[in-house]
Amino acid sequence: MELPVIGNIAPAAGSGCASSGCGTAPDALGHLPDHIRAKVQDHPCYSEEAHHYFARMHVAVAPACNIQCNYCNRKYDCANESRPGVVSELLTPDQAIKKVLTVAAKIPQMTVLGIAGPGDPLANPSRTFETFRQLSERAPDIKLCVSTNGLNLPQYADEIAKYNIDHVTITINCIDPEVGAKIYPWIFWENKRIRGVEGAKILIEQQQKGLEMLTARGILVKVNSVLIPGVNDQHLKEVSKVVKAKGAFLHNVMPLIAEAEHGTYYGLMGQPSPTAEQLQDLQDACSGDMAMMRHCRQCRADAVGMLGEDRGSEFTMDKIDQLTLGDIDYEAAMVRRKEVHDAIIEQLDQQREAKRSQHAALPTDTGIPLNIRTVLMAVAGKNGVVAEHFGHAREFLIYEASPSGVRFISHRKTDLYCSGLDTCGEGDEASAAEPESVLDKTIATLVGCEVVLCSKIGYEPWGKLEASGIQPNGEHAMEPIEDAVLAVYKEMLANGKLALPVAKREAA
Ligand code: CLF
Ligand code: SF4
Repeated sequence: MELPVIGNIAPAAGSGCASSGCGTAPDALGHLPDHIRAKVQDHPCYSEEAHHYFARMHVAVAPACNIQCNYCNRKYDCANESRPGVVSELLTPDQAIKKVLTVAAKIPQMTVLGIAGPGDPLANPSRTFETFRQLSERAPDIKLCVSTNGLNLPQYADEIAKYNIDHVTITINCIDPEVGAKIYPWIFWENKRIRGVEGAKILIEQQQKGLEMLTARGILVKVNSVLIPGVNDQHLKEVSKVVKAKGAFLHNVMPLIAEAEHGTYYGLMGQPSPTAEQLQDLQDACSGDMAMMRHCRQCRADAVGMLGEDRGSEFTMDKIDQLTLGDIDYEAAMVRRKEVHDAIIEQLDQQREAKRSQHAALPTDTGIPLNIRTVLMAVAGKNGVVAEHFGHAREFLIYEASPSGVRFISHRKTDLYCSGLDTCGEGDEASAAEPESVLDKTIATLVGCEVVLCSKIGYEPWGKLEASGIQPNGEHAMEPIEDAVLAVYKEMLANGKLALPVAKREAA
């Protein structure tokens, strides 16, 4: 069957990143046992490949929290799983179910319902589990996912297993209470507020115990960690080792968001957020110990749609009420979802098979020598292809090309440069309110990249990018991203641009 159009672009043949943060394997999930593979292949957070094709949504049913993090202001969404600074619409479980069923009928690529705040789901157990209970009856095809700070996790591990909540995220920022005391001023435990090291110690013990209990029950656990420079940056490598040893499936190191206007302790104290380079260095350092998630968008507690494309404003409760006036057939919607999901999985299987038959290590099969430089490239991409105009990109996907292949590194957000609503022809960008400063900021965001791939770009940004040492490239519009990055890398090799400096060449 024909695949549904996601956004404005149907997934392209051959698209889909196979790197999953760890090289150019032809099948990023191939090493997993079948039952685990089945659990993650359509989960947009647990599989990098899946996030190009499948959607998730959150429902904000959990307002209360039982700890205080220095990067959170309770007036806003949970910073563990959402951008602080955006208030969510709080829902009752009944409203949440109506919303999920409606969204899942309108977006058939939806595979996952997550509860991620705006407080802690397990500090609001009756609202959280009532929502899961109802959904598992009304739409059993939708995977259930929860994100927690872990304080109450041991208490609810059996309940989580009972509702087949197969995916649990625990935010673990430290395993040392001294470090914890710098992140958590207090926790609320056994009817008391416990401060400092003592509180952090309890939280850490509960998180670790909860992690062990979930993995013992066969539940996939992802660990999120907020990277806080000068507080836990060195420590997170140890965290990664420990949680892997206890069975965590994936580690997601996220950058601290600390803006003074969010009113958080860190924001007000001027605590710096990590740079893109610091984040990547730490992710690389941890990746020897376990698989890293690099495509997280730190989404809101009421996010809807594909990662990086929040459609929450289309599905506020007043709009849901309007949409349901026409009597949606939820049974038919479930049948339609199954067709869509099956078709996507089948297409991905075919793509993997095609890649497997083509795949071979670059040095032996293509003649690319080992002693050449790696190159970072920024891609204005969507749904796995080079699809966006430079001036319309809200984020750039960062890929690394090296003699051993192409791998996804991270995404970097940017302000919208072009205010034009139609095409992005030459000079369009000049209509932006402050084109100079926005373009300058975008170029600063791309620091370290040597090439930017996009579907189209105007003269002015082209010139400024070139002057900044970043080569724009619009030659690969609508091609699968990895193929395009590899093609540009080969062109650079052919043009003699990849030679290592002498000292490095000798070392290599
Ligand atoms: Fe939501 Fe989290 Fe489940 Fe995903 S989000 S509860 S695991 S369905 Fe995903 Fe969003 Fe990152 Fe979270 S991109 S913030 S990791
Ligand atoms: Fe905020 Fe989430 Fe921390 Fe609670 S666990 S304080 S809601 S960031």
